[in-house]
Amino acid sequence: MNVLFVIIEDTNAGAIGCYGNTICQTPNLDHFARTAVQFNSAYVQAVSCNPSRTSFLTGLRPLTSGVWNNNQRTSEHVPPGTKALPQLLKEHGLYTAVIGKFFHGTDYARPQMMYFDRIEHAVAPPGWKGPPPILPAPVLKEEEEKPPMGRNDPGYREWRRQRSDRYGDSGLKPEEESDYYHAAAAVALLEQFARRREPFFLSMHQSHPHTPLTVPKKYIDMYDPAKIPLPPAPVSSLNLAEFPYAKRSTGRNNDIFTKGQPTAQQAKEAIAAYYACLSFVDDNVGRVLDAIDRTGLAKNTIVVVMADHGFHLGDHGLWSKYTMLEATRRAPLWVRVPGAPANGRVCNEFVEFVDLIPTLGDLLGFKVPSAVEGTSFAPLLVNPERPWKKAVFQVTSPSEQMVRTRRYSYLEFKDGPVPAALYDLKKDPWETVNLASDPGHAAVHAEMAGLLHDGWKSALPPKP
Ligand SMILES: [Ca+2]
Repeated sequence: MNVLFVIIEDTNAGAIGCYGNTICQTPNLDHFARTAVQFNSAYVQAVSCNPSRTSFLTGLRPLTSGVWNNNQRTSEHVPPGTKALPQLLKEHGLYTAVIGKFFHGTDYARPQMMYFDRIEHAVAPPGWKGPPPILPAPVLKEEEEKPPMGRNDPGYREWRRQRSDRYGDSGLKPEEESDYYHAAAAVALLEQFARRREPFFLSMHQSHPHTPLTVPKKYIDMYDPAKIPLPPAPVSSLNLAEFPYAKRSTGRNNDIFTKGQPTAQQAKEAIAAYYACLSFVDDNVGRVLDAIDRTGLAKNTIVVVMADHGFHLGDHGLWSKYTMLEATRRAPLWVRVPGAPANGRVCNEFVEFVDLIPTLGDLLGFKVPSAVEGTSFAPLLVNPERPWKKAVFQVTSPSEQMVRTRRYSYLEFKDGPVPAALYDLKKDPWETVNLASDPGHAAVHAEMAGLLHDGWKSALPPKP
């Protein structure tokens, strides 16, 4: 059995057609969803690239991996002996290949990246020896814009902010964008793998819809900002004194609108551009999924399509990730195992991204390291309605943690502007009314705090 990963950046699940969005056009993902299991309640363990990826690529939760923000290098923090996914799959006998980003950056995970037999369109670690690119490397106009200074330079943050804080026509043709090239390289590799008949793992990255929300004009032209509704949960609906992210809700965001809140028109334009980015990704991913079918690989290839975390599209005045609210902690996830009884169905049970390694171990038959902190959800690929985890967990730092059950979300902040936030998701799905200090919810508050402190082992699926 082969494994294909498609990892999309910063994707708000609610923006995708098959997750219920009626405006954004994602026909290829929608088609794929009809052949796979779509997880409607899949949650990441951290809400930015580096800690989330470190978590699902090692099977460790952030407080165990030691990586909970974008500055902590995976290779310097994970416990000694930690085996990341490329190592596990290579030791299992798969030829391992990656196109584009996988860990946060090669310099964040050099030893882990050495387990790739092929590294395409990404920096290889020093000493890595592998084949040249499968396709002649094109000069991508997108990439001419390199930072004029190092990451640690004082001007870097401002350079990055200016680069990030844009939306609209990229001025490029699709084939001048790296995401297009990633898909083309994936198709070429899949055709080669199909001829060689050697089991493989391939991961392909799509950088859109990460900011800047710029994309070729033909995609921007698909959406009329006038027809985009304003975001739900506007700042006016919040009691800011009890909202943990009030500072960003009323001021600067990290990824876009970094100088302050947008006008209503700008908000609509940015959401339209985000949809355009997703439609571009959908075209690229569609070509790769077509190649899986065309080459006959569909019959023996596990296909996992996912985002590394979610993204706020203006709800609560937020235009970024980094919160533990629903828009960022939830992410799209589809898993297609050839012949799985649940293919074509939706699973509403809770799964966590930290479960991916145990699930692959279960499906492929490799031994999952005992330190791994997830649970195989392979049984849900047989019966997606089987009762599963009662809660999901997430952190942004050791002092900021979240637990979500079906009914409530509970966030704790040791140093935050509020000590805790409690939301009744049944009455208040957009998490606008903080009940943490409401005497009528004292018992629920205590119960949720208890669950958070007891941790993930107290929320495991019931034994069959
Ligand atoms: Ca990301």
